[in-house]
Amino acid sequence: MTAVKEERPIGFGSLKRKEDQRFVRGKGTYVDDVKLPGMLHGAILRSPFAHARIVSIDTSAAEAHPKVKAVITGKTLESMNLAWMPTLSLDTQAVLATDKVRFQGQEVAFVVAEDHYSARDALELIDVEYEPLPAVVDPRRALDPDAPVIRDDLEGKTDNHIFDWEAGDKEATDAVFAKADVVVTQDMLYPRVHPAPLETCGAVAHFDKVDGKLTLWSTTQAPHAHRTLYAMVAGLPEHKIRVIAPDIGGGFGNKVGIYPGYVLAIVGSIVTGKPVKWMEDRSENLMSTSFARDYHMRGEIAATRDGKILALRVNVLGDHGAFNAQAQPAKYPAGFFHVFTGSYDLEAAHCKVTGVYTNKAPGGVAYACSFRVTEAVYLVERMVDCLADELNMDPAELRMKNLLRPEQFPYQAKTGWVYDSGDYPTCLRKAMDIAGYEELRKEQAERRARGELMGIGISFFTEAVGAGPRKHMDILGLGMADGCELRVHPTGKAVLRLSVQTQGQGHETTFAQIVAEELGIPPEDIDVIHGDTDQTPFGLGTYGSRSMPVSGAAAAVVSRKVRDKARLIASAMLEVSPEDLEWEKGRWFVKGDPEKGKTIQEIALAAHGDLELPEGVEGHLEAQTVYNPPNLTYPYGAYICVVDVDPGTGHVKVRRFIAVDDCGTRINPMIIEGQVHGGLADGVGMALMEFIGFDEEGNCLGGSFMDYLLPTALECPSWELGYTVTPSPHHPLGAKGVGESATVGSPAAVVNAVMDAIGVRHVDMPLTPSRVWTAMKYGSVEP
Ligand code: PCD
Repeated sequence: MTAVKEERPIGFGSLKRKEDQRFVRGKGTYVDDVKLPGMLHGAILRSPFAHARIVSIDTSAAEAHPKVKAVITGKTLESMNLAWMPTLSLDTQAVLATDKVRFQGQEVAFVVAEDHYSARDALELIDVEYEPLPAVVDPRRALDPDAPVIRDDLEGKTDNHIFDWEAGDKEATDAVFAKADVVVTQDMLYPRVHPAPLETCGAVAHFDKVDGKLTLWSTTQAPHAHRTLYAMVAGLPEHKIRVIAPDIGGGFGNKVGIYPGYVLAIVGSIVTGKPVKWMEDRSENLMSTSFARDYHMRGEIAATRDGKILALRVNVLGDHGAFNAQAQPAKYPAGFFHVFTGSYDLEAAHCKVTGVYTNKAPGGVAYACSFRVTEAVYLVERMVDCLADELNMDPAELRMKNLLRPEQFPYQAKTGWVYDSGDYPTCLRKAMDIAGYEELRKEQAERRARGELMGIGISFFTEAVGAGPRKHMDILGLGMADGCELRVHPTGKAVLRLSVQTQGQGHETTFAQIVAEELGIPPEDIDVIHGDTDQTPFGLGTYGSRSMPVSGAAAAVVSRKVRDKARLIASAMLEVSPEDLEWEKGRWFVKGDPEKGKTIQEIALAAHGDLELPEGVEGHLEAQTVYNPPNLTYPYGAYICVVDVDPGTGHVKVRRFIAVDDCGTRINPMIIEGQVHGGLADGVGMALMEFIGFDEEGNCLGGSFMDYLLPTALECPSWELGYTVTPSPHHPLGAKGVGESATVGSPAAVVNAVMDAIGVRHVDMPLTPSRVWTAMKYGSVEP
């Protein structure tokens, strides 16, 4: 037997994930694995109504339960000034309802008991008298003059309007539309979906009365930002709060915000003097934590008869639920939706977005989406296909004709964005080659002649990820820059401290690879510390695929600082001037005399030893930095989906899916492929089955995995991936984000493929068999 030598790149390459050593052995530590001596358990009583006035709450029977330690209501919180908390969009949200409940599943009371089961049992003993009110369920009715006012807690509020926001040039756009040969209009809904991570949300709070320190283990994608917010809201001194995000079983945006449950665990610990654990169950997660999307969009596209796209106009009604808890930079109430001109060269564009309150769970979070980029990509990629249908033109040809050309970069979009780099036609061509596009079209024609419904769908997406520059992007005033620290120990092993958290995307591996690439220290000699505010520098957290663009850049910069310092130390060791030294991975050597050099490990030891260091050089080998990105990065990709639709049942089978992504420099291609695989599954799920519906009383119809369907291996084909590499010119490594690309780009490809198969212009997601069947029979489906 010949031994296969495992490839172990020092630097970039498909290194196996370090964290899998513990994950595949079941040795991860998730929040629910945290067990502290004397720990109590909390459970939340939730509203059965979507909209109701609270007449009274009687907790006496629950309090009498032998294992119950505390029952907390909105009244208890009012006395601590904690009944309401700020949301990430500068709205307020009830921690526990005091006056009214505003969505089904809203938090009404919190029981702390000796064990989880007693806490749950005691919920049944709480007697709440509600006076039901009519619910606002359809956002298109939310602004009707007679619609019940949901947020009467807000002073002077007499309607359900949250904001109006515009981007682009309305007049210029209208002018282009007026002279266009062809205008196509299409209404579409990006339905309410849920990130549905494997691990639900939860926290363990431990308030130590003696030293006044609060330690909070929680499912958070942004431990530092959360710590600051707890300090601001609860008035606890920030240095006395330690937020720990241990292993996280998937985030997908679900764990960006602060939920009432976290605050309640903290209050429970303060009240009882004991650590308190709260873990929600699946239904609580689906019904009450941040949903995503829920954008009702009207798109209009203007073009010449021969298929030159001229302008886009969009009107959006965003359903934000009962509290505006969406996560996005403060300046952009509709997130980055105004990147909706996509990958095309247009003359003008304009969008208007209106946000409204409804009696539904608050949100919407950027689920695998850099702040509403997903909705934007879906809109433009559906509009382009509608235009192709109108013009009777091949959708690939129409895209090729309109894609931005490489020489147009950096490209200033009509709504303000500056795309950093791209070679779009090459990317689309590559996807078409992998797919065998021309042959597929032939096959489709043959099958059609036999009455078979085969569809081919394309989408081409551009994302804006890596928030922010700090001056444009903040959450509640906290600018989106990331700190990073690197320390090389005397023996040449290193520890990198990151502000961003990982939820499964493999940061412990990829960030070690960055240091390895820059310093030549093997990745296994580098530990990546993250997810603990006491041990890591401040930063805004992991979402919007910002870790590689922001913290990845920080890791490169901090490594280069260490390398520069190592040069000075090496010059002292070798008794030459620093200018005479040259770097090769892992070593400074004398120019023209490569034998004479010092490895980074030797330099580390000398930095801690008795070597006389050059003037101004402090001992030890370490550095820190704060990285404030000059721009976002703009990853992109071309996706092609092939489906077969059963003419009898409307069932859609995704037969093939080709994805060519460009995320600039690729740190770990295997991890990137994993990210893309996951995102494609997400996309197929949203396109075909995921949906949180409500009945007319506001009862949530998607509160379990029996109703909220997730894709499995059965629904997913064997993904066919390709890539191109167009480095970002402003990122120190040339890398762009990739974590959300496939979720963003794929739904439109699936929907485009199904519409192509059945010959209908548009059907809203999810394309369940019954909806597809109805569309085949009647040409459209009422929402
Ligand atoms: N990378 C590489 N290269 C490049 C890029 C990237 O390698 N060029 C890699 C890194 O390093 C990492 C990953 O990849 O590891 C990713 O990255 P990014 O893109 O930067 O991202 P991040 O930041 O890290 O992450 C985040 C994301 C998100 S956002 C989401 S949704 C999702 C994704 O991530 N989530 C998740 N993915 C994932 N995975 C998993 N497993 N889990 C999870 O949870 Mo949001 O906003 O939150 O909605």
